[in-house]
Amino acid sequence: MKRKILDILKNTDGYISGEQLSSELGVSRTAVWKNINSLRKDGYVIDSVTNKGYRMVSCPDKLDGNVIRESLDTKVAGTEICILDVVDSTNEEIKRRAANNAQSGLIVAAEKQTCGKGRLGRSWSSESGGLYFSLLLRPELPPSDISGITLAAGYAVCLAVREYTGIDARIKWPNDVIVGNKKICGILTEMTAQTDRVDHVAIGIGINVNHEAFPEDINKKASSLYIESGKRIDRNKFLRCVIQKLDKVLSSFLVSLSADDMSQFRELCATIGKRVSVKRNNCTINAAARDITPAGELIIVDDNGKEFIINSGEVTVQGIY
Ligand code: BT5
Repeated sequence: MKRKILDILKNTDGYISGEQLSSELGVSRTAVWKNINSLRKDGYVIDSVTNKGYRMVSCPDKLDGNVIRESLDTKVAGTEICILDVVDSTNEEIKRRAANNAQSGLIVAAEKQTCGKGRLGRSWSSESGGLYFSLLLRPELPPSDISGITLAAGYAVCLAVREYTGIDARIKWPNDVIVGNKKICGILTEMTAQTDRVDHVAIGIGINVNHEAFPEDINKKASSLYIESGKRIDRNKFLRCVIQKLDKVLSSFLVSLSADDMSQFRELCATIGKRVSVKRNNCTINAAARDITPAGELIIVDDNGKEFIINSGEVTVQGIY
């Protein structure tokens, strides 16, 4: 009932009378009034005026699975969507659910993470206003092919940010999405596998959406879509857009990225053409980043002209944080 009243209010320009609501829904006016009050407690601002009725003034900035699922027809990402208020880490939650036979395509998103994780034991700042979610995949791929999934996910986020906000987002190999020289998104892919077979992959994505500022330690390197565009973003609609892009990019990645995707990917990759330092086996290679292979590895060429293919590791790009 509450959901139906909410849908009607959202889709009505101006006021709708309590009488009309009660006759449309076949319930008493008292029931309508009780549900309106319950929506107000959830953070919806609903105006009420005698002889006119009710009018939706504003919705809370809260993740809502029903809104995210609206007209979402995806096959690889978001076949099931679960929203939590608070969790240690959405990647950990996905791994727990995967151990309980959750299906490929499940997305778990949370308003807040108490132990958001980055790579190599680093932490991910998960203040309110961001999007923190993980996707469970059970791909039929050998473990060696999994590193490209992070890149494919970053490409999808980059496309969603560009389409939804118009911001000039780029990919920093292998797991960041940046705007200018600041990080707006980080991706952490964790895999559970046997020697020749992947059991499941948790692709964890953190996007800085409506943050106005960041903690001191990351203030210089982090930015948000709000800071970059000056506009508040509807996180539900934006997450829907990200899921659509993930679905499209990952369904082709699990076969192989098309030539068009590869060439657009190269265009959006801020690392290609830059000087980089790569830490590898306790030494640092200073080189130029030349290209990305179809499997998502980075091709670099050192000052002696020697080529290296890098599939993971710490890469510092000159000029980007
Ligand atoms: C990453 O690691 O960038 C991967 C971040 C993945 C986060 C998502 S949120 C949903 C899912 N659940 C999780 O628990 N994790 C995933 P890395 O490349 O190691 O970068 C981590 C570094 O980025 C930190 O050491 C900080 O310097 C910086 N950092 C932390 N929080 C940030 C933020 N919100 N925005 C920008 N930079 C941040």
